[in-house]
Amino acid sequence: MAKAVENRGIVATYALHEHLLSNRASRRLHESDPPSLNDVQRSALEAVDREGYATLRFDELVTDEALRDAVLAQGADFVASTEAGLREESREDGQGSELRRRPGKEFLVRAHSFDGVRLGLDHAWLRACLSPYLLDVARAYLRMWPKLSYVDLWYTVPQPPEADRVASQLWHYDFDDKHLLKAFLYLDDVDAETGPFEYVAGSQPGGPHHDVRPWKPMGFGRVPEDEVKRAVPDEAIRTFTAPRGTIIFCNTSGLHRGGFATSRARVLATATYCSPASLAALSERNYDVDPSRLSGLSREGRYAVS
Ligand SMILES: O=C(O)CCC(=O)C(=O)O
Repeated sequence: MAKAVENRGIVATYALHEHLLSNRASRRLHESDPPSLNDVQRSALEAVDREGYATLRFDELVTDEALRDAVLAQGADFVASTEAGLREESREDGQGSELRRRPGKEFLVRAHSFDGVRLGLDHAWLRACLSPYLLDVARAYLRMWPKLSYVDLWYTVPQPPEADRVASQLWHYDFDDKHLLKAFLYLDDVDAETGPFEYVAGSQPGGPHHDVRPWKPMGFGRVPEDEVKRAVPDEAIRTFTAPRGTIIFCNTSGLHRGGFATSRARVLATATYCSPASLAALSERNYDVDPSRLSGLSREGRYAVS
């Protein structure tokens, strides 16, 4: 009973921020200063508008080589420390591991998780997420100044092929916002056995397959596989096997799943852009910023981390 009342309160707060408060202000900011996109960004925007996702090469999107190299180096450091932690766990039977995993999602090791890490622009992936290369795509797609609610690197540990899919390995939609754009940057090649991200093209709000499970705040997002198979043609299910250096933008308020790696680990950098309403009502940011480490950041970049 108390939980139901609390949920109704959260949903009402979201609606208030979506229609009257935060998102209205953020849409005004966008309208007064829309980004000017280059051809690569524009085609990504058109694809996400049409299909709910876009895939592109990181080096086409981020033309700053030093920034790209810094992100790749950060990914390599994360892999090295994760693999050292996994080796330690296997020696010590899991005791004393520093690896960040969440209950129910033990297959996923995260660089930051929700530990309230303090970040600045010396964090290469954060710097990329707040650069015009990525942030302009997010604000153009959301038609408002977005908030950056989540920044992380993921190492998906392979598991036996006969294991059952759990958590985000199952079809679901994210229930914390309909104005969502996630970025997944593959830091290694991803094939069918490396837990590719999958998406039902057109399941984003306004898309032809959105009615399989229309988005609602705080909705229970899981959808059984047979229901997805019945409701959408096979061609609508996109499986993102792709080489290292591929970036996927996706509105994950549509149907998606991934991370069922069976042969090799999947390594990626990920970020979530959402509307201010979501952060006010439904989402928690997974990091904090150190203002002294943000010098040179644009106005929209500061807004995204505030
Ligand atoms: O790991 C994946 O590919 C799925 C990720 C996911 O479900 C999410 O970020 O919402």
